[in-house]
Amino acid sequence: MLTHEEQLAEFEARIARGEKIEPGDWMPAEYRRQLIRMISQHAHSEVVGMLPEGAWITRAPNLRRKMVLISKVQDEGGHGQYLYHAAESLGISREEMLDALLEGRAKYSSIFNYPTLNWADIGVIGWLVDGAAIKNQTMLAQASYGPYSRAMVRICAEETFHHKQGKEMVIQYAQGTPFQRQMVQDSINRWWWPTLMMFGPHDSDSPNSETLIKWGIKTKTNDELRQEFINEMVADLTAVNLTLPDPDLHFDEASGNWTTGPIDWDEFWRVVKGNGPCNKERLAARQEAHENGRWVREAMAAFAARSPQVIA
Ligand code: BYC
Repeated sequence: MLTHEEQLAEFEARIARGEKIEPGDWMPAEYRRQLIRMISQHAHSEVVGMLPEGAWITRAPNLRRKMVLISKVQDEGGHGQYLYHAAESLGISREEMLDALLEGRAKYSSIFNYPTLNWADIGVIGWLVDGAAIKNQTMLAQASYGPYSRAMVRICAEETFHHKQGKEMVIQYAQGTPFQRQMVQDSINRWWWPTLMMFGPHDSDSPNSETLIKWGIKTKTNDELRQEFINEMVADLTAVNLTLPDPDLHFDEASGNWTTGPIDWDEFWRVVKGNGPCNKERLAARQEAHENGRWVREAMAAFAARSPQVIA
């Protein structure tokens, strides 16, 4: 029988060797807690993230755009499913996670508490928001927990299509009519800063990063990922003559990075704490959807009680 210290040493040695930790394996309680926290927040983000884009399905300008958008929103629902399953493998139930979301106790990505005000927002979400998500999720595909890492591989493959369709749309509008250029610039102006906030607080204010990095859940810090994203996006957006809403943005020769002005962390925490522009609307939409699905859950439970072998 190994002592706790010996089990911990063996666990950390496995991570150092690059082995994946699987659901039945021994793991420290804090590793399990951190994963449940992060994966459930991630799952909620995917599902709540369907709302701002879903709002434009009926207003898509043509059939091709409508089909792409429907398919993208459906993919996000699927990502939520993979992630809820990954979290369930750690011993939390779907009901517990959903109750936390519906009662307003759970976090989900701050970005989805902003409104989609024009059609170009759909392209900008694809290029910027999915771009930020892919940067983070490509890192998480290396995570030490097997089910999370495998879900990320699959999700990243799908997100890459989301990213490409957004980029195609933004570039087309940036090179389009004066109205299209104005629409897409307005959208970039509104989404730039909230997208940078998606990566989380600065490293000095990120209480979870140290533990997540120690145990191989994250392999890069919030600021490292944000900086990589800024460097790529400034180059790409300026190449199509779009501007960024940051008078302090400049290239720093010494570090080789694009440096932004200060991020408004007061705004970030207001949004995270439930007081962003759309938090209440998002929660109400999820509560309503959950209530509307009640009869399906009840019918499934009644059917399972009568015919357990069919459900199994
Ligand atoms: N929003 O210690 P920190 C998508 C919280 S969806 C809200 O740095 P950590 C898509 C954080 O939870 C993809 N809360 O945390 C879907 C913590 O609070 P707690 C979304 C945030 O975990 C549909 C506190 O602040 N991606 O692609 O080390 C359509 C301190 O932060 C945020 C994910 O969910 C935030 N932005 O790092 C289109 C990725 N940032 O829990 C697209 C998975 C921080 O201690 N998650 N907080 O009470 C992660 O990678 C990490 O959890 C984060 C934060 C980088 C977000």
